[in-house]
Amino acid sequence: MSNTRSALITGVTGQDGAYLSQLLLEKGYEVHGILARRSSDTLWRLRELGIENEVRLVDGDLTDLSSMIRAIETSKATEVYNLGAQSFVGTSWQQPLLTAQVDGVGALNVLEAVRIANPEAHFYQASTSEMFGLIQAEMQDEKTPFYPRSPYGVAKLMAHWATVNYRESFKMHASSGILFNHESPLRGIEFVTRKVTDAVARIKLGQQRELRLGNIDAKRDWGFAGDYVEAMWLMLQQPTADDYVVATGLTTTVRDMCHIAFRHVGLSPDDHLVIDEKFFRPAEVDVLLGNPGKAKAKLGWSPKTSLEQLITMMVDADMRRLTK
Ligand code: NAP
Ligand code: G4F
Repeated sequence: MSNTRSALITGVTGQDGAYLSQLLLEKGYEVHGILARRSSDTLWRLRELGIENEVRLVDGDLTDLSSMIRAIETSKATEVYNLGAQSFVGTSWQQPLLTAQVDGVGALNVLEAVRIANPEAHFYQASTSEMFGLIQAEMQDEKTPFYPRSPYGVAKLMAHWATVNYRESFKMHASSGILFNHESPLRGIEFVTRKVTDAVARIKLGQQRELRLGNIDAKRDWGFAGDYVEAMWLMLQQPTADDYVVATGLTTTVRDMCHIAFRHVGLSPDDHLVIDEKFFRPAEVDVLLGNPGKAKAKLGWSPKTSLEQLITMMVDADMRRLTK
């Protein structure tokens, strides 16, 4: 019998799925990932990390319970990471029902599939600081009450409580990682950091003149995705399942994040930034600031990458892509 550990990742083609696959492959895992069939190329992140042929892709969709059960059976996974989601907050007002189906009911489908096919497997739910929304404490930790401000936040709250409930009802090893914003060169272009770093690179190369943004006074606690996937793995190695906030403990405005990106290439946002009402949201999360104290104490996890390092890494990656 093989001693190779096997993991199943939903959302394997996303930012976190790619970094988590890389981490688990380095640790010697057999990595299986759910591939939700799309007409466009969704494997570019795995390709950029050079692991496209190492991840075993399984057809499936979070909204299809039978495909989740089959994936858990065929992969023989002992660790299941539910990272799949409609993860863009802005879209959740345009597609609230899809967001609820994928992010809320989809998580319940994975929990049910684990319960049916392998209740001993350790389960990770990709929960989010968006659940804090209209913040009820200056610094948010595992005990801070939730107040979601978007259909995305509402759907994720269902998934979070379903995870807690399956842990308490069925004694499943189900953990919820409440992760604050984390970014990387593999971040989707619709999210504000990558939108900024891509635009800064294009402006520097003379391919674009302006950068149009919405609420630049919003504050986020931004970290590096590569650091955050380690926290996910650590949660599933603990003797008992629990919930953890994963954050840097620092918060920065979108405006100041833009300054870092422009400064890196010797430009100023004042010459290029345009505020556009189109990018404001029906309800905003004004500020997020996480307290990672529990993750530090119990998991031994700490962020390693500063915001300055993160944003300059992203600008450099976008410059490389555009000049290739
Ligand atoms: P992402 O890049 O948007 O990736 C989302 C993944 O979900 C993609 O692989 C996507 O597949 C997949 N997916 C979407 N709908 C699906 C469906 N119906 N069935 C199966 N798979 C589906 O997101 P991320 O930044 O990696 O985030 C990973 C998870 O953490 C998400 O659940 C997100 O909500 C949560 N989270 C993220 C952050 C953050 O700051 N990044 C913070 C807190 C929590 P395609 O590639 O085919 O579209
Ligand atoms: O980059 P964002 O779109 O990320 P947001 O909404 O904070 O959500 C991300 O982090 C969550 C964790 O807290 C995840 F759960 C979620 O899946 C996702 O990964 O926007 C950040 C801030 C917002 O306040 C937004 O209003 O930037 C502000 N912003 C200003 N102008 C903009 C823009 N955001 C985007 N995407 N595009 C703009 O033009």
